[in-house]
Amino acid sequence: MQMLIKTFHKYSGKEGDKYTLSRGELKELLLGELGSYLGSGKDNEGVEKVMNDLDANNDGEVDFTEFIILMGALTVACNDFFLDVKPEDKPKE
Ligand SMILES: [Ca+2]
Ligand SMILES: [Ca+2]
Repeated sequence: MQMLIKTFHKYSGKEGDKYTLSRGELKELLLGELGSYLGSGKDNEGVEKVMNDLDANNDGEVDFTEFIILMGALTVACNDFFLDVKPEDKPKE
């Protein structure tokens, strides 16, 4: 959690409102912190889509609450990915 807050503020303070990520800041964060996850790092459409999905209240900025939702979604996506790759490692019930 502390890590997420640090990461968020590292990018959110660059321009405009210190406590929200503009479209440009979000893009820098995604490419800087999650570039390997997202792949090429040149996927502008991907970033736009993430931004549109994230900006729940459509004010053109991603606040910390909206950012946390992204991190949750990515964690789920990663879990699904690893479960797909190694289904035998699923916890036994
Ligand atoms: Ca900002
Ligand atoms: Ca917003």
